[in-house]
Amino acid sequence: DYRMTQFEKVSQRSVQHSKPAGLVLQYGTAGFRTNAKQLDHIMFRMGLLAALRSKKTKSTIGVMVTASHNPEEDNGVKLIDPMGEMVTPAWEEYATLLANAEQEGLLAALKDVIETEAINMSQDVSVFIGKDTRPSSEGLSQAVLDGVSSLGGHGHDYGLVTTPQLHFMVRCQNTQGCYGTATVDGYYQKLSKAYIQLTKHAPNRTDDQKHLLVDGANGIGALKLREMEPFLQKELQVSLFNDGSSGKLNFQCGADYVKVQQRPPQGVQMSAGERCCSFDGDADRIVYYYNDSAGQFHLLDGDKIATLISTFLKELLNQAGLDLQVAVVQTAYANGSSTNYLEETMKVTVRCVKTGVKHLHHAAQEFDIGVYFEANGHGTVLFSKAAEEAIQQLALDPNANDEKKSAARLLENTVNLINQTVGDALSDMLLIEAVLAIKGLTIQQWDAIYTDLPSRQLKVKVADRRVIDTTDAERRAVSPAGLQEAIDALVKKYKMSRAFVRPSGTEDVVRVYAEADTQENADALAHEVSVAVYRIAGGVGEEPKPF
Ligand code: G16
Repeated sequence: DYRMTQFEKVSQRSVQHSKPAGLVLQYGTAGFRTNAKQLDHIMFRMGLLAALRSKKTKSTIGVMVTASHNPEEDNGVKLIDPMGEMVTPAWEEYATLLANAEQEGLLAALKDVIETEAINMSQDVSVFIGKDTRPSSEGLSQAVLDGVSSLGGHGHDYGLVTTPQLHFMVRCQNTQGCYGTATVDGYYQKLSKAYIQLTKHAPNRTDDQKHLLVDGANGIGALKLREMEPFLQKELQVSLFNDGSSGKLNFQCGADYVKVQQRPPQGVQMSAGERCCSFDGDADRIVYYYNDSAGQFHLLDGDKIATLISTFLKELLNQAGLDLQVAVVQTAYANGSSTNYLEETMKVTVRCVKTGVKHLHHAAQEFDIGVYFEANGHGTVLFSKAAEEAIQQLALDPNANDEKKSAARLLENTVNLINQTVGDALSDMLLIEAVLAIKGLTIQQWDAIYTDLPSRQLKVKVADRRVIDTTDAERRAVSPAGLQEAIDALVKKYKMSRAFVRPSGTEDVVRVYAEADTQENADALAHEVSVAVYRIAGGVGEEPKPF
């Protein structure tokens, strides 16, 4: 019968993408991620899964081949649901099931998913595929396409795109163009139009004020920024560094390096006071920074970005007289000063959730306007349907006064500039540039909104990071026994201190975060907590040395 031939085809093709026996991979923070050599079967199977998800939702599904901030030799896969958000958690389980089924058990696993979800196998399949610039991405995206087509599906290969661009395409496709046109040009047109409209509210900017240094992490973001530049009509003047022409992806550059190391990337010539930003390997994160006249480095991370954007939105809502609630969603990594400022000074609701965009995105959906940012620079803003409608209505209201109308139009263009599907370095960069221009702020003035508490992030290698289990949005460890007590005792030694540990979902390490009254104390606390992790959670290699 029809299904038999489909299954036979899957069976046949899967042999060319066979799974190494015994290999088990976990679905991580943002999908599967490991050394690229281990991923061919995963990609084929995620092609199968995307085809099933497409049949189930009767929509286009996205598959992005990328390992984002990880080193060049790694790769990974991110699955995108119909509205452009990360795939729903229930299907993460199916992903794990398919990924880890031994070769001879693959068909049974596939049939399990089909039965549990009651999938109509005669339904059409549409899958959008994209990839980053890693050398392994080419072959791995072919494996995804193979998976899709072996279930009779149609895979549309966008080739080299940023992760957020693919999320955008999926949403455009499934909203029949209401969100924009599902092409790379459609993306540039939508964002640049909104950006140019916004910057009209900041006339007489000098070329210096329009100038931005960008570190492209030697990745896809650099290529795509180059493509986008002509659309921006010189309203942004970019000096692009680490554009991939010589350096290695994410090596001593990119948003993750800058955030974790708290230092500028290699290969960028920064003068005092110049505004700079870094993308990560798939351009879904961005952080800003500058050197002051004394040569001191200042980082403006996701927390500072969330504060800038939510302040801007609140001011516009006030001007417009719109009663819409703005909330900010953060994770345990959010600097204590940022949370304090948002709650105490700005009086906005702040939520803390587990690491991972899917958790932040979900929490942000509960508000009229949900601003979500991880400290690492991954974030965006979500507007509820009601909020968007209220803004649109006001912009068109013949009885509204000019001030209100103007604020509503600014809000409308802000909505259009934001990629509401996922954090997007290009979109966030344009939004930040527009906000700074409209508010007439220099990067120093933005930085001065509040002062970060000194912090430090470290990594510890353990035999099996899954021994660490956490609760309270990852702020407390419930296992292994004794670890949280040890952390509590260490935290007590320092002023204004906080620390937590959690297993990474993208790298084979345990992450340690600490903050305290001085950098020296934050460093010392992070080190002592690392030693506690090493001793209690089964550290491997040498014991961590003082920072
Ligand atoms: C991914 C996720 C982020 C997360 C980061 C680190 O980012 O999308 O939400 O913050 O991994 O996660 P972990 O600490 O679990 O390793 P990216 O940019 O690498 O895709």
